[in-house]
Amino acid sequence: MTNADIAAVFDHVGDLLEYQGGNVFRVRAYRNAARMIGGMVESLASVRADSERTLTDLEGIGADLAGKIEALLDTGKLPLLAELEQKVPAVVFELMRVPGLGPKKVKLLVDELGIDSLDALEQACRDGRVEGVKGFGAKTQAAILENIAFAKNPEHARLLWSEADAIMQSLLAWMQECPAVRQVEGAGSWRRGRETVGDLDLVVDSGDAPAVMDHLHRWKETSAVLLRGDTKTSIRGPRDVQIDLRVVDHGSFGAALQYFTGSKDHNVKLRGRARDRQRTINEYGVFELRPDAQETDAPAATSLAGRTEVDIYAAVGLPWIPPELREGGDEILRAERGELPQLVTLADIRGDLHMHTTATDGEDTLPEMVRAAIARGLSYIAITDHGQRVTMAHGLDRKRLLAQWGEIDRLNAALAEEGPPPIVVLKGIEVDMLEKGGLDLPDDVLEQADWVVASLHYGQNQPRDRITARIIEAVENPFVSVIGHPTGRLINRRPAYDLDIEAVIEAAARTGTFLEINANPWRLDLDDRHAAAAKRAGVKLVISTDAHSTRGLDVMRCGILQARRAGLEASDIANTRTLPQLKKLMRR
Ligand code: DGT
Ligand code: CA
Ligand code: CA
Ligand code: ZN
Repeated sequence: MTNADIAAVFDHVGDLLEYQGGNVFRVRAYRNAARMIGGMVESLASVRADSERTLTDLEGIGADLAGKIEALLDTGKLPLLAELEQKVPAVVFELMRVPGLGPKKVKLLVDELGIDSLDALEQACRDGRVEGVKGFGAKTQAAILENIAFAKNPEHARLLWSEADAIMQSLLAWMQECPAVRQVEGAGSWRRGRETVGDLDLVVDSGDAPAVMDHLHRWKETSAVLLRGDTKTSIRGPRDVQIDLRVVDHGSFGAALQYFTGSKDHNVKLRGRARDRQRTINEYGVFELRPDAQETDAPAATSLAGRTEVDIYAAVGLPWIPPELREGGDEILRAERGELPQLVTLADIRGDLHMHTTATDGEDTLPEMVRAAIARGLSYIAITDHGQRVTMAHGLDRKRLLAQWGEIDRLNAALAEEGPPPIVVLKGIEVDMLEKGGLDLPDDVLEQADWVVASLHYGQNQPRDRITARIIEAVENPFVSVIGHPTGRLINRRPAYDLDIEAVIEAAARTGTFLEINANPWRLDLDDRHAAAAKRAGVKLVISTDAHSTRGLDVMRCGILQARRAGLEASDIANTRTLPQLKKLMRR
């Protein structure tokens, strides 16, 4: 089992315990463990295998949870989970996929109204029965009705890219151990860096397809073989995800990788272009198209290209196109004109400008965050704990914020004691846009900050005009540097607020305010389309982790993928600049 699997099991246990009205601390222990494990870079299996360490060294993992992790690693099963699942009706899980419905609310709906399906819930909302249940009202009922449509969309059952990536990495490592494998690459939506991934696609270069397929079937995560052909097989892997494997000869590896990377729309356009050049392109290579021959499967034709992707694109007169751009938009046209962007990379990033500490809802202290940032090679960071409106996170008022900034001044001074400091820590804050307008800290405080993130966390259901006006007011505040997670969506969980994003982009362009690409895998907000629109309007973007722990700093790569899908270059991203350059770029 991968870390992602184990995190999912613990989350599930947390939900089930809460549904049963279990002890809140026990519920929280499972949720915290799930969050910690989900964010770990190293695998739990390798921590366990290390004779120098034990699982209980990990934060929030006591003897009991360590034992459960070991059981999961050994058997892939957790008796406690099976026991809980037996006691809870299956419909509960379906209902919990509705944004805003947690275990407690679901229990009321099941107990009071006997709801046994999403359809039954929808009907109960339409009949007005839900608003009669204690703790629900007309507003909640209307919101549930709207969110049922969201939960029913099959798109919202897909894995997050980061979850798919965890599975892909362990799968690639396993396949590389097979002696019959010459090359193996992940393809499909995973390779294109989509926000969510439906199934995983794998392309293998080998002369011995049966041996490669056997090896995949022997993978400890394979729970079922769905299909086995001569050169292709599909299995069910961790978290029930389907994995499609193709085996091809050396001479066709690039062609197969290109074909199975997709997207389908991109491939359709590429095939059209090949046809215009009297050629045909398929998963085996590029071939001359003779008027008298069949268009496909012409074994007599000799391959013009096939071994590498670069050769495939060259055979239709194009430079290689990065997978993140292969969505069937204008990328082929741009490639033809030599206008492909030099996409931003992780190595271009010099600073991280949104993160939290134990002063509010972070898990690690200021010095711990700074050390972790230095270890990741960053040359500056901004500490941006929540402002006072976020009471749940113990948000900072003026006094506590100024105290934190004093601590940052002392830390910077200590770092600079023996020559040039390894990192500069900016005095920042994540202010909240209040429901009635305005920010939760006054300008005379914000004026003293090096960096101000403004975000909207409350009143997310206000009408479009109100939300847009609140955000534009923040954009126009001269002390605000960047708008955090501008649309508020959580992938698979919660749609964006109703917002005129074009008006926000226009205001940001007019005022020189930056817009964030929040790199948290649940957020990725702005998304690729909005980020591309921001670029066109001349807005600079900031890619930030919004880390709530030292491990949280590692999600930067997810934000980079989103930026690449938007076609962004290093020059479009403010935090690729050196600190002096960044300060010049800021409007103050
Ligand atoms: P997913 O799995 O829903 O996240 O999205 P993809 O893009 O990974 O889609 P998938 O797994 O169905 O197929 C992988 C790639 O293989 C796809 O992007 C293009 C290629 N492909 C698959 N089936 C077809 C097809 O019928 N026609 C064409 N042109 N390409 C196909
Ligand atoms: Ca796929
Ligand atoms: Ca597939
Ligand atoms: Zn934040």
